[in-house]
Amino acid sequence: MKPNNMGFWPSLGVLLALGLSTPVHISAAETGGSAHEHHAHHIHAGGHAPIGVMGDHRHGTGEWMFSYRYMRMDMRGTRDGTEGLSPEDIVTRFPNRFAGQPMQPGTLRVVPTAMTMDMHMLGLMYAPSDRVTLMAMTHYVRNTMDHITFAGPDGTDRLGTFTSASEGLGDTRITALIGLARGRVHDLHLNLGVNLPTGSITKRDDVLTPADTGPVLRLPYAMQLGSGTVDAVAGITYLGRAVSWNWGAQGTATLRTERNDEGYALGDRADLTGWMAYDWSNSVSTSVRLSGWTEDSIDGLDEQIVAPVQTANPNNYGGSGLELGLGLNYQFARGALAGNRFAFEWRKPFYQDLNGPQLETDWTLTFGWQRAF
Ligand SMILES: [Cu+2]
Repeated sequence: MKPNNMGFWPSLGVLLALGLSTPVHISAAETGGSAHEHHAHHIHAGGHAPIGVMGDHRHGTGEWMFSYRYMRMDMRGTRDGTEGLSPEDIVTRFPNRFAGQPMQPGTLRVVPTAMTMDMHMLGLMYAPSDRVTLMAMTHYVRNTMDHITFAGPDGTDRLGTFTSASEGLGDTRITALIGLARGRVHDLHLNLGVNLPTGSITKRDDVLTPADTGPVLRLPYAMQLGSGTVDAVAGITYLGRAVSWNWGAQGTATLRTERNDEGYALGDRADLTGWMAYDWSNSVSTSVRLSGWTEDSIDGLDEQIVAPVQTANPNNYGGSGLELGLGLNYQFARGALAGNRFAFEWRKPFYQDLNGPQLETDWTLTFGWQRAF
């Protein structure tokens, strides 16, 4: 981990201390009754965290859950730190890190203007005991990125635009949720696991160069589908509930344990989030969520990613940000669809400090279906 992630561990400690110092009443009777308690969780729409949170809840012994999530992230506009930049700013102010290599101009010449990421996530949960729930989640990803190419080695004459795309299986995450405490109001568990590199990191597509040629090149890091590394995932999740309200908090860290086959590691990342939800009925709940993240830039370099574009530079990755999320959950309480939960969450950043120049996130939408058996 690099120093700018070190703030995460103290905050995790504070979170843990808060979770443990609040009165957690656990009796033998309650532990024995956890299957019933679990059932109670599933009656209310608000029995889970907002759909954008992963690994928020445990299950009762022998219980399974299937889930499907669709996520779209929309990125538009560029910033360096917190300062917004125009395409012309980028091609006049930022040097090309590959300047001096054959065919490489002195400044950036290709500017990403927008990116969309569509993700389909399939999840499976199984609880061998009331204390431990196992979770596997895999992704199918489609990325598109729009660019403007500026003509020649310098200046601000626009040559044209192009869109590159990549699509396929993403990474697969396997975690164990290990209960630390469970009571009538409070619930605390660890999230421990690994991210397996099932997503490709060698995707290619054609591009428009400043010399008006259209070669097929390896796409920059942002357009690849996985990390290429086995990553450790560690976190802690707190849940609370009282009558019609429920709330929770989760801190997670994703730590790269090595460099991948192409010679780099994505940045270590920490996420911290907290939410509150209100049950309007047995079926409907709404949530508000605040989240923060920090991520290092890329460590190392893929020698096949060489282009006068910001996304080809490993330094132009990572940063930190804060987001607000609004969620809506609907749980069918009776009838043929009883037990199916549908949930929706929309998130909007209100602060982004990016290692730039880098595309900024405009909004993220998550829609999901969950069903326990
Ligand atoms: Cu579940």
